Amino acid sequence: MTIKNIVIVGLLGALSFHAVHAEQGMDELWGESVVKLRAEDAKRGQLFDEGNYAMFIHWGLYSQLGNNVDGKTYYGIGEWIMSPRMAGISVGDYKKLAGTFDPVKFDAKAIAKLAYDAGMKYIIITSKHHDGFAMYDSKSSDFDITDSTPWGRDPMKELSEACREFGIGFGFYYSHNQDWTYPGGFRGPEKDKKGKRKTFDDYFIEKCLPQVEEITTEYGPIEIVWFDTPGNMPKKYVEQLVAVVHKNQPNALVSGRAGHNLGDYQSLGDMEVPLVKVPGMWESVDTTNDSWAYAWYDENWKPAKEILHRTIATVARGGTYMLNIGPRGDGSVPEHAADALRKSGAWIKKYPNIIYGAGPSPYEHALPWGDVTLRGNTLQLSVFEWPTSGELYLPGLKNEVTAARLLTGKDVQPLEFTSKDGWLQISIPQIAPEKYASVIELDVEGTPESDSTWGLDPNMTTSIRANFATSKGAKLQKNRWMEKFGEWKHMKQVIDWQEDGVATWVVDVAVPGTYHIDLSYVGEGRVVWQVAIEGGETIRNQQASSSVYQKYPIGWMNFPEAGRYTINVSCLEGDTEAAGLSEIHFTRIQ
Ligand code: FHN
Repeated sequence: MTIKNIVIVGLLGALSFHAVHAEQGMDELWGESVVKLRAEDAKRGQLFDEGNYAMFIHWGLYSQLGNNVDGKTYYGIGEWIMSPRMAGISVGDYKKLAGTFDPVKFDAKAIAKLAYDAGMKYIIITSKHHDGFAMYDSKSSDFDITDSTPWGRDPMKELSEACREFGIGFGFYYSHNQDWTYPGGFRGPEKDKKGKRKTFDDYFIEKCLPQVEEITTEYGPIEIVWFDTPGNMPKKYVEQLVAVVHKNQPNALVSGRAGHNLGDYQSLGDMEVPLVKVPGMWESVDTTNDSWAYAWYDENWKPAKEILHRTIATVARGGTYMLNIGPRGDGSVPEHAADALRKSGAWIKKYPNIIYGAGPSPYEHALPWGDVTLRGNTLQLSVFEWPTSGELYLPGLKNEVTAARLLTGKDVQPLEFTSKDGWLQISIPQIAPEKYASVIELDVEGTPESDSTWGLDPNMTTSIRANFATSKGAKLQKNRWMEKFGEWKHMKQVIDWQEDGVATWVVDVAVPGTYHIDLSYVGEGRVVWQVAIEGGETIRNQQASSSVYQKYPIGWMNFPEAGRYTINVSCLEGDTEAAGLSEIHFTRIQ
């Protein structure tokens, strides 16, 4: 999937899918992302490929504001505060912020230790974001941390050394196209101080290229140069930047967002953990709350369990997970983020095989209770929702299982299992051994393979997104929108229902009986939904709708025997064009 292929029904500011104000500005800036299979040289990108988990840091002058300018709070990603889309700060006023930037609490060792304790394999930090301020000692610009702040230290030197001390990798984010303060930079001023018109070429030659030379020569070996938002940057310039990285850092990777398909791997959309396996070499970039840079009001933290779930889901879909923290202007890291990272890191230290060097799941998607990663012929099950029934169900596994065991850190407990109607049923203790995720290993004969048809879990609700549906007489499309400025959400939905419109899911049933059906959707006013099993029962219900995706009960349906069923969902009455169906849920009535 390339970003280009994504159909956007995006929104700025509100979750309402309907007021289709496609906020394409930032989207266009991503440019096309690449899928390069494997860097040919095995040394390149080893931590990316094997480590699977990294720390991203957004830290700059903007962190000082924390989204508060002159007593007014702006909502959205903090590093964009200068932009007219947020506070609209003039170049002159923004530059004055350097005069008060004094991050007395910055502690490079503490940050490197946090990444280490979190189980992250390298750190990528903003050397220069779109605001143009160099957070390192730049010889080619005096709008940098050593020349224009009272603090005067080079935090990147300190952090690169601290990373080496803790045995983790280090690399830089660099905004190559956007530079809002340098004349000629994209979205920067048109003229310099003397009133002379400057071009993008001037910016590139005077600032961008020399700075990329600096960050790739002054900080020891680096893992990645993470270019971002290439927009319409000419190809010849991206080629030059990539050549500089390759010359100075032969083992470093170049992010896909360098542009023109010249990067080494693909970065998915911001804050997107994919639901379906993605081929090639790729990463998900995500953040511990809703903003990349520090925002004073943003306390919407991801707890340890969610961090683990998103990390393992990314690895299980074949990717690398890079999770961001936004230190404050004084250099300190918000404690809730640090705490959640340490807690999830302690789990990773206990079960390192789940993430490091682990292969993707034999399933295309996650399972209702958790996810699967691979190590050779062993399936590693991370069970986030532990069934209290004493049985864990696994659908569609094609291999013969030779052993099953529960890991509890040091101890290993063999587990009994049976196979029936294509389902594996594993007998487990009633109480989960772990707080966040308990680990079961399954040894199988041959290369692990599975039928990725969704199975209805007998113990817990099985929620299946529209990504796994087919549609006829209705459109299946990706809805990607900004919740707040720069905070992305991703959802596939079936929309624009014609008279005979239908969304179809195929499911496998292990335990026959009655299941409760819910649908999640957005829309306007009351709508009538029909759910029909091909060759079986049909149910209908009229429910309300709202501008945010919500789950509504539809009714009970009978699945008379174990086996495969085709479920057709239709929107029959109400505003059928507007109704956007995102998910179907099945819960067995016990
Ligand atoms: O505009 C930037 C944004 O500020 C942030 O750095 C993210 C991180 O992936 N990248 C851009 C938007 O995609």
